[in-house]
Amino acid sequence: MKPNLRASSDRLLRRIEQLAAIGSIDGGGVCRLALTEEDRLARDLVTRWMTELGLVVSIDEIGNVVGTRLGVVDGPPVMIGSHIDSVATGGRYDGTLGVLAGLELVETLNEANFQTQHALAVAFFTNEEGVRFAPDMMGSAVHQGSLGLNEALATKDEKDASVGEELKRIGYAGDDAVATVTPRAFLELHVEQGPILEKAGTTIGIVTGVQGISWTEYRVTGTSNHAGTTPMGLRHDAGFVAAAITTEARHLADQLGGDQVATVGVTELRPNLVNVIANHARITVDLRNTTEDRLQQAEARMTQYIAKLATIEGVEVASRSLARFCPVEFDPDVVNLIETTTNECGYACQRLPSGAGHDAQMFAPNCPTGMIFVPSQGGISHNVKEFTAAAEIDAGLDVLTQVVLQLTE
Ligand code: HGY
Ligand code: MN
Ligand code: MN
Repeated sequence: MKPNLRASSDRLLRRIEQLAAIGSIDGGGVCRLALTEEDRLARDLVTRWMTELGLVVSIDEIGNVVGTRLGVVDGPPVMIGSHIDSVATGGRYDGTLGVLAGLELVETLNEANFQTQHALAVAFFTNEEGVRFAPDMMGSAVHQGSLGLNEALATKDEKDASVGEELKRIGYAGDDAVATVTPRAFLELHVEQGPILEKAGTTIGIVTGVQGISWTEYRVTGTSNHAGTTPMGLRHDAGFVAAAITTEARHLADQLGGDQVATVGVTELRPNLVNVIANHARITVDLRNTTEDRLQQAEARMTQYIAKLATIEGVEVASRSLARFCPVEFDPDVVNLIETTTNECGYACQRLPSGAGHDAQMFAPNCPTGMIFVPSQGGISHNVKEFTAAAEIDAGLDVLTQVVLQLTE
């Protein structure tokens, strides 16, 4: 029999504020890049909370941290998970909402002295953002077997530090084997990070799946030369090629239309001097689409364009895939359960795909998985101005609680 429980969003908001104080930056946001000192401090705080709540805490070989509350019966837990690392200009809700909402549910169950039939686990996964070490969703991908542990541990950042070394340095190179437990079900509460819910005046997003993601790094090698003396026809200008790729990314997204999005987030030129033609450029292209064949079309167009441009400009272009995930659909029964529960709780809701990547997409192929969205004010995220109103957080926590209580029955 499902108990009549209501978790406390006030206490959840206090924890969100406490966690946001770690790596806080001007404007109310956070910078907690994976495996940095700020990430270590955040991990220590959340792991302490897990221990204080009586959870059995396990740290695996890629640094994922899982706190488990035993159920009446043995067997795999229902898992609530997300991440606590951030981008460099992050908001305070991205990832942390899902992890701390899980802890709030545990505290509510402890206060009610209620033991769920099936075990309940709360997890945070290593390096969800992927901005220091690619790919994103690294920890959950290793946990669910879609990325090899050694490959992940060997991944290096721009300063040549590896994931394995950094995990050891911050004390989170765990002993527990990865991917030992596939949950009974996986749930993630997350801010939408886009404008859809707010525009529709909807409180809860019933997430149907996650769009495909393709990240590629291009390193362009041209010839540096004098900006004043070099005739235009004799240039091999890496700066021009980087700019042309950026323009083409926007162009192909406009032409393909639909859900296609394209972003050039990183552009670095060398020698980066006003009167020297750049001989090196490093740029990243992020392409996403809800359908795999359209995403492949976008990738093919970009590859052809760059090959032609390289020949015309007489430069070398080396490409490296940083991340590649196909679109995933969430389990229809879980999606329906979230929708039915949301309607029973009386919140306005709508179905939508996720534009952002999430740890949940790594679990979707292996166990019943679903996500619950709450609105992002102004559709803003990966930006210090990220904000979600307390009432909406309260609604998301309520729906998560009621869904988990049903799944653990
Ligand atoms: O890139 C993403 O969508 C996620 O924030 N890692
Ligand atoms: Mn996130
Ligand atoms: Mn994010």
